[in-house]
Amino acid sequence: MRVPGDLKWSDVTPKPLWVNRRQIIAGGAALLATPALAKIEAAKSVFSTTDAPNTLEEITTYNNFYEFGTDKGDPARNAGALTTSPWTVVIDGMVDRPGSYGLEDILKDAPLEERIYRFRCVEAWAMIIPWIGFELGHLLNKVGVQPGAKFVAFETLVRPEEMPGQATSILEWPYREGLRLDEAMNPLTILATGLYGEEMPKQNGAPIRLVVPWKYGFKSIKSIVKISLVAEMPQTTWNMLQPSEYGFYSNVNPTVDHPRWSQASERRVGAGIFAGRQDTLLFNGYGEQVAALYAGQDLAKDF
Ligand SMILES: Nc1nc2c(c(=O)[nH]1)N[C@H]1C(S)=C(S)[C@@H](COP(=O)(O)O)O[C@H]1N2
Ligand SMILES: [Mo]
Repeated sequence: MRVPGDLKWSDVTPKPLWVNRRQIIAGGAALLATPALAKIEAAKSVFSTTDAPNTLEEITTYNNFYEFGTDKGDPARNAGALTTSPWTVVIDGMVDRPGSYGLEDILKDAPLEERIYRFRCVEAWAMIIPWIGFELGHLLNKVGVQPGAKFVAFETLVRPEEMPGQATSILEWPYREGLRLDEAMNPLTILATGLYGEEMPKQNGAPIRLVVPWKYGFKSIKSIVKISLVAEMPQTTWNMLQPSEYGFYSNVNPTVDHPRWSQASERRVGAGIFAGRQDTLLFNGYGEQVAALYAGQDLAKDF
């Protein structure tokens, strides 16, 4: 866990804020009044890991984004055709202000930060990714969550003309994910709009995707077009496909194996063949922040 005051890579890299400010300013001239320095200060997230990030090359060429194919290289090869502007996100269900929100509206007063997170895929590989994003809770508070809401459901864009994987039925489209409301409101849960000092590469889920660092990577749904506040646990893509292998919670847990492989250790992408595997940490190392969410739950049952 990073402590405020120790200078890191992120402290000397103000560019992401400029890039994102440019996007925001394009959406509303009033924001020109916001001093750039204040934004840069806000970027030093105390939630960043001190682990060295993977390279931009690794982060953008080794992807899972089945809308563009199942091979790790397919998203980088095929996502270029995706149109990400204009972009709207429908926010509906149990909210005070439902609607179809333009990305500019969503970003207008969003406190963007750079968050360097550990990211652990269910396939037992891991990366360190310097995201740029803001807390999902900020958006949920803005639209006003009603008391009956207990879960948040997310959907990815369906556009087979631009997403060749959607011509196949490898998964049921749209890609769907969900969180319990307290998980969604946890400060670690972010909506990311960029990484590594640039706006979000298309293969990583442009223009806006979820990042939930204590859960397996598949919970971090990409290219979101719909967010629904609901009373019941929503259906999720991987759980629908194979419920015995992918639970709703999908918390990173070295003691609960996938039925077909161990989750006790992981391979750091790009680490080289002599680096060896690393032990996987409960909640991907974020237990201090999130373990209390699951007090009293049997994590082997609620996997
Ligand atoms: N819409 C959508 N979101 C998705 C996926 C997908 O296939 N489609 N794959 C998930 C999986 S399995 C992982 S590991 C992460 C990968 O994110 P990255 O490519 O940015 O590292 O995206 C997740 N989000
Ligand atoms: Mo994954």
